[in-house]
Amino acid sequence: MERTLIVIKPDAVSRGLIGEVISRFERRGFRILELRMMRLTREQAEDFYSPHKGKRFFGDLVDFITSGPVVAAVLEGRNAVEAVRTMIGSTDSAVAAPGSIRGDYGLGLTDNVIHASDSPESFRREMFVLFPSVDMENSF
Ligand code: 3AN
Repeated sequence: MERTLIVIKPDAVSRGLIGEVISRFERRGFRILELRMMRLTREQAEDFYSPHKGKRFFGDLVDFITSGPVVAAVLEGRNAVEAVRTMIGSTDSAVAAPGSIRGDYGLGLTDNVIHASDSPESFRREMFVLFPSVDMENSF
């Protein structure tokens, strides 16, 4: 079993899509190990998106993810990282396939409904930023 982390972004939270998005993961068979609504500080957001530091859209990314509450969750299931990335669809919602989460619920690029870890290493790094008090070896 593998774990991954998702973040339902401020656009989806403000549009009332939390339940829709979470239910897709439940129906697919993922187990929800953590689920928390939170408001990221600027520092947390900069750490979270540190792989994108220096990119032209970094500022917009940090502004957006701190613009309102988000819902972060840890999901567990077989091949979770890849399976969830496939479910969320392409980064640019406007070209994401219908049937994917971004393809069904949005049109934005920065405001693209949801984030999901792209590797087990990203999952570990992102956990330290969003769930610093969770001991991953000894919890759940
Ligand atoms: P994904 O979220 O699909 O893993 P990344 O990790 O390449 O995509 O990018 C992180 C976030 O940065 C995306 N979710 C999106 O909100 C934003 N982003 C990516 N590329 C661009 C871009 N060219 N212009 C504006 N925002 C972007």
